[in-house]
Amino acid sequence: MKVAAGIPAVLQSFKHVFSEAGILRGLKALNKLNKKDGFDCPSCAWPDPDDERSPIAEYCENGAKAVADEATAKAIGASFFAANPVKELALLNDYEIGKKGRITLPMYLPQGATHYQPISWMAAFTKIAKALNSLSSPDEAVFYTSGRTSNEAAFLYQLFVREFGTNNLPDCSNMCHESSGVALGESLGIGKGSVKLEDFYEAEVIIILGQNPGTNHPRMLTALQKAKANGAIIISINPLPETGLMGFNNPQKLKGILGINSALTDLFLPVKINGDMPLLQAIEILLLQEEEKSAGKVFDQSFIKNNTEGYKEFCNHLRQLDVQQLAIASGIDMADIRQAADILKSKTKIIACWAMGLTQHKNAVDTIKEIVNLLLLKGSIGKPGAGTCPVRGHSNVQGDRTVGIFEKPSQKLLQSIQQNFGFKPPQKHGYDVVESIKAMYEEKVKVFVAMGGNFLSATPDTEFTANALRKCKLTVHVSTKLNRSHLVHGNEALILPCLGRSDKDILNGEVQFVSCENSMGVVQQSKGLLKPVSGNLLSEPSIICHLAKATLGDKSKIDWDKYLLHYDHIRDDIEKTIPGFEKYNERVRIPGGFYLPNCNRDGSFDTVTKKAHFNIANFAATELAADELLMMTIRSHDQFNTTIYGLDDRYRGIYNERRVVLMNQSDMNKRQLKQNDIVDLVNEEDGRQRIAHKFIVVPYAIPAGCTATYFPEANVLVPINSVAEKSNTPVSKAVVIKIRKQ
Ligand SMILES: Nc1nc2c(c(=O)[nH]1)N[C@H]1C(S)=C(S)[C@@H](COP(=O)(O)OP(=O)(O)OC[C@H]3O[C@@H](n4cnc5c(=O)[nH]c(N)nc54)[C@H](O)[C@@H]3O)O[C@H]1N2
Ligand SMILES: Nc1nc2c(c(=O)[nH]1)N[C@H]1C(S)=C(S)[C@@H](COP(=O)(O)OP(=O)(O)OC[C@H]3O[C@@H](n4cnc5c(=O)[nH]c(N)nc54)[C@H](O)[C@@H]3O)O[C@H]1N2
Ligand SMILES: [Mo]
Repeated sequence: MKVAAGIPAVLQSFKHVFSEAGILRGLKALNKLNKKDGFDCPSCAWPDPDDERSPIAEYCENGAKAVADEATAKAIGASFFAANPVKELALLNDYEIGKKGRITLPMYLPQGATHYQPISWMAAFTKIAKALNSLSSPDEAVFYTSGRTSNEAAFLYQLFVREFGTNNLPDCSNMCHESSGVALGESLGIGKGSVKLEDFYEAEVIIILGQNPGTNHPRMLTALQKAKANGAIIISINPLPETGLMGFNNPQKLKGILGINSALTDLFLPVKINGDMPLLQAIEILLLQEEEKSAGKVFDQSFIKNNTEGYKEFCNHLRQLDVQQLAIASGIDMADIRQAADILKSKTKIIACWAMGLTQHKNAVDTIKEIVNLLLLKGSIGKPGAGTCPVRGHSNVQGDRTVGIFEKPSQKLLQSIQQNFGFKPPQKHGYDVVESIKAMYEEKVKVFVAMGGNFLSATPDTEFTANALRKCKLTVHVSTKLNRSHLVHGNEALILPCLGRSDKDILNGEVQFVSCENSMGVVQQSKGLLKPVSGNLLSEPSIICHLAKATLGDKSKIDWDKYLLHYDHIRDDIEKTIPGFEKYNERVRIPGGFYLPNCNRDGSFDTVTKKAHFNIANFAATELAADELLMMTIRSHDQFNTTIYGLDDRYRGIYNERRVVLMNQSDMNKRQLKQNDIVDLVNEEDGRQRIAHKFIVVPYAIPAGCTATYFPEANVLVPINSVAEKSNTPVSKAVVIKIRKQ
């Protein structure tokens, strides 16, 4: 399959939505998805066009699947849990667990019990409050957030957690774009990307590294198509020839529906896993050589002089590197590297986009800084048609961070909380995801609370993490649907069922809306419209207010009841506390929302020296023994993270199976493996053996020495200690494995 989207994608989205939600409910939901008066797509964080939204469909196949998953009419309540022991549910795979339906009432698993049983909301809050208040320190509790949580809920959550007394606020970002945040923050002074959607339409070159937009950000393909029609050259850097990047049909255009193939990528560079940094350095060396031949013709010397630091040292560093060796380390032929440099040489408007293929590596922060180096050389930041574009994952992961979900809060944020709410928040930094797991394992953390997500399946080293969770006294999940994290639990466990994005949320007789920030820093409202599957669901903000009241009681300096009257009160307090939200309630009501400030966009760099920094880094390849291979864990076309919609990966031509390992034919030959052989995958880091059993071998166009498997199935192999320098992100894209034939 070479062509992504088009008619099959449209048909697929209808199939998923109507089979889960029914025709009326499904149509109702799809009709309001990503409309200015509708709800924000719960799938990815790609922005909506500011002014030209399609009147028919501003969504994609995978957005529709995400809606179907949430809007499902299937529901599970007391009788389901009474009939199904936790142990038996745990034997199901993630696909089967996810298909059970929406949870309809709060459920409690007492110590030693075999089944979850219903519990009233008030009894649930009291139990959590008691567990939290009996800890010897607030730091013995951890409060995780997944990135679907709205700004309103996230702000209240961090406020509650900080008033309770800890900064233990890990979030899915720790496993996602943390490396981007760290790299961009250090190099450019803001941890977010600088481009707007319209920059794509002016760009001369768009480089896409380590990202599979056809599956994970399908609406980005529309932007790329328009960019290309305007003359942009697209360079794709990826070990795999991803269908969406190689060919694409726009389902929102008649031509697309008719099936005309438009290849998006002009130059495809099939790097080895983690070969990006040496590739970028090799390109920079070739550009430097050209610049030295004709000064000022290739690099933007006035931009460099006025806005950057470390240029001379950086060039000296490049001069010391061996371009041939870098080419070998990247896996790309010199001729192709030269072609990339030739394309970039004369261009001044360059956008670089990237996602998990770059962020989940040991040297991720330095790789991303290497992208920044390239853009700085070309003066490609802070002007139209150019800049950084880390493409976010979860639909509000960026917003959650903006409003305070962070285990390493800035002094500014803490001071602002103190000023506005009259309590002194804890100063000590908290645990991130990996640190939280280790702290649970060492029994330093006893209560685990999750605002959404599927912590066990999303995090590395599944066995180790499962044991860590089992050591907790209490695990609590605020969730829409059943997932594995409910089934691998602490001594006691609670599931608190909440409204989803598409559900109508009514307080005091008035329909409420929440707001989210997309990948390009636009904050806009999201208003659900479907009747909730049960009258017993609470919204995330309500759950937090009740939990805060139960836990903090009269000690609290915060008027939690106020927030339960209208979400405008939450937004007023966000406005007071977080910069950039002036007139929040007014501006969020403007159709399309508003942009948050972004210093890079304005051409300034909020680092200590107020300059952008060139970064000097040396690449060190992972050393592999003769029988070892590198494995990246990626998403199939039929999943949203740990939620498995189906068993196909249509664009990669893989059907009805997720336990597959994609291999280069030469690596198969060396091991005398044939297509469809069944193998075990083994990792032996830190002297511990991790085994992923029974994977089917699939020969694939992937560089030699590299393999690919799907997340979350392969997470058992990701060692807990294998993390990115500085960002502490699990290295999910470069796991050392051996293959054992069964
Ligand atoms: N439908 C759908 N949409 C989603 C999600 C989903 O699961 N399903 N998840 C959401 C979330 S939370 C996120 S973070 C994003 C994730 O979006 P992506 O980052 O696109 O997701 P992955 O499948 O992890 O894809 C990584 C891509 O990087 C490539 N890659 C792996 N290693 C390397 C490397 O070393 N170098 C280079 N250059 N490339 C590499 C892989 O071949 C793959 O194409 O998508 C979001 N959107
Ligand atoms: N090996 C490997 N591991 C990875 C990755 C990888 O590429 N490879 N990617 C990482 C990345 S980028 C990310 S972002 C993380 C994702 O980690 P998480 O965000 O923790 O995982 P999700 O699968 O997105 O969470 C799904 C669950 O969220 C709940 N949910 C859905 N909607 C809502 C809602 O509106 N409210 C609430 N309260 N709950 C809701 C449902 O119960 C559902 O089961 O995984 C990371 N793990
Ligand atoms: Mo993510």
